[in-house]
Amino acid sequence: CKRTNKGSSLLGTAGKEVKESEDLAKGSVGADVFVEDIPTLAFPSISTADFQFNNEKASDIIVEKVKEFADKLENARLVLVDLSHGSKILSLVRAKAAKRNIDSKKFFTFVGDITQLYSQGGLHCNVIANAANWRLKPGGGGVNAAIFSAAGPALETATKERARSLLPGHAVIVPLPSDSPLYTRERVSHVIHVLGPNMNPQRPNPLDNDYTKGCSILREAYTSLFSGFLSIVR
Ligand code: AR6
Repeated sequence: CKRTNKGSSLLGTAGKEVKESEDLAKGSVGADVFVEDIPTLAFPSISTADFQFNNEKASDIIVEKVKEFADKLENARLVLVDLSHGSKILSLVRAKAAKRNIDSKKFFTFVGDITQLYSQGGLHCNVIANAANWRLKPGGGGVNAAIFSAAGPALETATKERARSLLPGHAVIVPLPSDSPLYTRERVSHVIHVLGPNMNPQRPNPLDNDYTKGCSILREAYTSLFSGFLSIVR
C-alpha cells in the first residue's frame, strides 16, 4: 500500500487526489496517511454541546476509551470530528492523546462536517457515530439533525427497524440503505446512534450535575460505540 508524506495529500479510492484538511495535515497527531481504504469510525464528542457535559471531563474519558480500544483496532482507526478549528473539545483531546502517546495512525482529530467528510474533506469513514436523543428521532439540533437530514428518510426507516428508543450509555448499529445519499456520496455503510448522559435541565432525564453517574454513563457510551464499530469491521 502507498503512503503519502505527513501532511500532504491522500487518494480517494477512485484514484483521484484530494486535499487533506488543514487539521489532519497539522494534525492532529500528525498522521501518515494511507491511500487505501482503512476501516474508519468518525465520531462526534458525545454529550458536550446540547447535553452540556463538561469538556475537561469528557476529553479525559474520550482519551481513556480510545487508549483502551487502540490495541484492539488492528488496521482500523478512530477519528474525533468537530465543526470548527476553534473546537475546545478537539484541542483538549489532541493534547491529552499526544501526552499519552496514542498512535496517530489509529486515532486523530479532524475538522469538518461529519456528513461531508469524504466529499468535502477527502476522508473516507465507512462508519459514523451520531450523538442521538433517546427517541432516536430526526431533528432536534446538532449532529443528530445533520446526520438524519443528510441521510434522508432511509435512515429513519432503517433505524426504526432496529430500535425505537435508546437508554443512556447504549448504542444501536444501523446499516445504511444503499439509496441513502450518505451511502452513495460519502460512502458511509453504517451509522451508530449513541445516547450520552444529559446534563442539560431543558432536555429529558437530566442528571442534575451528578458527574459520578454522568462520567460512568459517558464511559459506557464510548464502550458501546467502539465495540459496535469493532463488530462491524471484524
Ligand atoms: N459534524 C460534526 N460535528 C458536529 C456536527 C456536524 N455536522 N454538528 C454538531 N457537531 P450535539 P449532544 C458536534 O449537541 O451534546 C441533539 O439535539 C458539536 O460541536 O449534537 O450529545 C440530539 O437530538 C459537538 O462537539 O450532541 C440530542 O437531543 C458534538 O457534535 C442532543 O442534541 C455533539 O453535539 C444530544 O446532545
